[in-house]
Amino acid sequence: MSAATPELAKYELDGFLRFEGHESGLLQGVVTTKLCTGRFFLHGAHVVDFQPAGEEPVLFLSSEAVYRDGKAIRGGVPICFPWFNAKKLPNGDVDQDSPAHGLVRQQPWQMLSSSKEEAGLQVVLGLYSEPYRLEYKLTFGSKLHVNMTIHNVSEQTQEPEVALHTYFRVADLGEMTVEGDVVGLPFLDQLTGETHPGANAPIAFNAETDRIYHGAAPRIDVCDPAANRKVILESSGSSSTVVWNPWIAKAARMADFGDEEYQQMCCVETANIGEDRMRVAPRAKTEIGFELRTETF
Ligand code: TA6
Repeated sequence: MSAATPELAKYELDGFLRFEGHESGLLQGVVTTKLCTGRFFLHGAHVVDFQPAGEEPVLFLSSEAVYRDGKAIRGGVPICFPWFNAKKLPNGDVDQDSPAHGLVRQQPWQMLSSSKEEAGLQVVLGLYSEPYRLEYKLTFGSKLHVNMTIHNVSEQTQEPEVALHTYFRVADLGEMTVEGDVVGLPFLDQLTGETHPGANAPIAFNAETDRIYHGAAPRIDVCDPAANRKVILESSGSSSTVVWNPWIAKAARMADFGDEEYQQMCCVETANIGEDRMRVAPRAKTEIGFELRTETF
């Protein structure tokens, strides 16, 4: 089967990486190795699937997701950049003309390279989004490694926000917990605007949950007892973590999300938001990333 386009043919790696058109017309990379399978779209450089060999998929992808320009795919790892949630104008008002979570998750990225590495099948995608040049490196192996390099190509210091907005697939929300370094950190409850100290206890879900934890959390465990599995999330370059589940009412309001799908997912997002936003000097670079691996209980 020939590559989806002649330009992509040179990035295909026999038996490990092929490109094909999705039914929506968007172009996707399909990864098949002995260590894992995976899938990503050039649209938004959006990873939508990662499944270690012999295991259930690690990422959640909504059955109602919409695949088109100008819309982020619901699930996988959307890239929120260079702002998180609504864009604010200099006077603090919301910029009604800009989409939530920035532009890059809706834009077409370019393939820069593909290679077989010891850690797995590696691809690098790139995007120029004024005033940033972005490089997004994905390594699909027994672990999923994600790293974004943010290059400020302007002559001014820039202060972007970022969130690698990972949707984790869970077998039973009622039993699952988020544990690890995040549980001791203070957090902003986005639903009430109130700030709370860390509870130093596993985070469980029994209502809409939308929290921005502030502080480094290099290791977070997404524990899914019903699947007899935990997913270990190890991050770098991140000083914020968002924990989100829409629960019943918000799930019902989201057209690209099944009403019951809140029970099959939770988001734990590797981020730098608000007070943790990055400061990138003129011509300088910074990075943020994470690695996912699974462990049985
Ligand atoms: O990451 C949590 C959050 O900010 C929630 O408030 C919710 O809006 C979620 O992001 C999804 O945002 P989206 O624009 O992808 O629908």
